[in-house]
Amino acid sequence: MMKTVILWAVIVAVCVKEIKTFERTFEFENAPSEQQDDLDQDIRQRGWWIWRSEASALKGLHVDNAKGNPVIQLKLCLKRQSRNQRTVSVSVENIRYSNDGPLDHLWIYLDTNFLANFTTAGDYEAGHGWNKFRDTGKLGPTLQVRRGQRKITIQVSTDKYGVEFDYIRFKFENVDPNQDVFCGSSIRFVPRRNWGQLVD
Ligand SMILES: [Ca+2]
Ligand SMILES: [Ca+2]
Repeated sequence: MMKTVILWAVIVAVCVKEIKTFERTFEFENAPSEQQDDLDQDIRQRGWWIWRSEASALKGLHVDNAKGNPVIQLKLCLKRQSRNQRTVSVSVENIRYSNDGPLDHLWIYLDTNFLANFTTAGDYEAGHGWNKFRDTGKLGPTLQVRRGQRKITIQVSTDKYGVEFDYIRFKFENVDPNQDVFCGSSIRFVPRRNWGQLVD
């Protein structure tokens, strides 16, 4: 009897694959797609990415409202770790940013689901504030979503001096950690509008 119980315990342990969580960081300075970087002279002239000695990977992404509100999009390619669960889970654990001047607003969506909004800290340091990075901490709830390609949209509204983003860190559950979860990104600017609603 005892042998049978032990045998079943071993079989169950082998069959039920442990589902792990893991975190991945995306450097915002990599958000302009390679095509954008090659084709759009304006990107380089405006210096979308900028050297910052205190930033992760020594670079940040500077955006402002001069040509409309910035919209940053990231594609997430999420393959399931275990088929026993139908969904995977995603959460935004942190956005690291800096600001020098009046505050800025952002709204984050996962596909069409509103995830969170955030207001940056206003800072007035005559330019020195850009190299002082702050952490938002976790933004919004952990969402259960279908596997496959998901889209993160970050809509930004800034003052005239803008805001700088260093990185965004996600936590995943039941996602295959061997796959590259970041599979595309872009930045565009849209005319000022009624913010807080998803721009698709
Ligand atoms: Ca600002
Ligand atoms: Ca960075």
